[in-house]
Amino acid sequence: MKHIFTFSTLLFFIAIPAISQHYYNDLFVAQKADSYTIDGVGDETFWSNCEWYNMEYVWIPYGEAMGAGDFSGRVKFAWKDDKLLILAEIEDDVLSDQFTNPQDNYWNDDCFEVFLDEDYSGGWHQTSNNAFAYHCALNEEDVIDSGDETASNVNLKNHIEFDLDTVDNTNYVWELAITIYDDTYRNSSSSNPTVTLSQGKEMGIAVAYCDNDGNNQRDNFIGLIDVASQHYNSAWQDASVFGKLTLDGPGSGIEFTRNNSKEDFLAYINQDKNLVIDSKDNLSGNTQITILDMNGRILKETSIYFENSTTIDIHDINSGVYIVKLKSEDFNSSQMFYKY
Ligand SMILES: [Ca+2]
Ligand SMILES: [Ca+2]
Ligand SMILES: [Ca+2]
Ligand SMILES: [Ca+2]
Repeated sequence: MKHIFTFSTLLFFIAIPAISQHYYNDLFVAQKADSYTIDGVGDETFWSNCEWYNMEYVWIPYGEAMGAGDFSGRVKFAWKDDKLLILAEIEDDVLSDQFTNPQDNYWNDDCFEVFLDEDYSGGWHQTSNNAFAYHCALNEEDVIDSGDETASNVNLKNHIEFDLDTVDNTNYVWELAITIYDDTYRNSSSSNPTVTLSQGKEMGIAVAYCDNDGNNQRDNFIGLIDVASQHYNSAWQDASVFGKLTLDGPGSGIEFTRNNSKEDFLAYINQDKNLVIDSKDNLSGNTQITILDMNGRILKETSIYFENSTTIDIHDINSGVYIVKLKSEDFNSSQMFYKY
């Protein structure tokens, strides 16, 4: 019997404390930024080097489709010093701010929500600062998160500089610079240190949009991650549903494409402890196969004529998590796998 251990399957059998707390395998990349202005206009050159990621999964009501014009959205990520930058293009037919007190029903007004886990630890964060769920309000000022053991919710507007630019009656650009704090952040302290970012760092990330079109509660909640039904509204509490954001920079060699539950190829370890790559009929022809470690260092690289499946000897690679990348004329995708 063939043993098919995908990366996600392995998580159930192998204790890997740093990784086992993540339910999904979505990969995102933030490109290194240089000078920028937070003005709701993404005309900085570095933004053109960043990939768009669609916000297309309707978390509330779970699995429903959005009507044309009701909502569409996509985001890019970049980083510099102790800031994560986000550019979002949002289409929303009605902007609605029903609750004047920023800390009242903040999730029920239109808002752009960023879920951020500085160290990609995953785990519960509703009542701690293990991760943050920043609800960025239409007023371009208030940023509310559930608090910690001392407060039920807090205004963290000092964490994010953001600007919402109106393109036309239904299209908007949000540009954000988020100052990064780790899980030692305390709401009661006025001297929380920030985290200086560096190339190769991994962070937990998700974004979502709370769409209210004039009612007393949000009509829809649309997210970046293709979560299972039981996680339709987990991100504000549990960082384990976030994706992984890797900070990239010029010449690092890290190049990801979107990699979620609808994988376009499978990578798994067989009984002989070799790496098997199954293209699920998505790929054939001359293909470059690259295996990288999580810092983007190339460990193996080979070019073959690919026909559905191939096996690569990886006995010379230590146990751990790696990335395999397949690239052909019309195919470019990456997967993580665990060498055990
Ligand atoms: Ca700008
Ligand atoms: Ca709408
Ligand atoms: Ca954390
Ligand atoms: Ca709306």
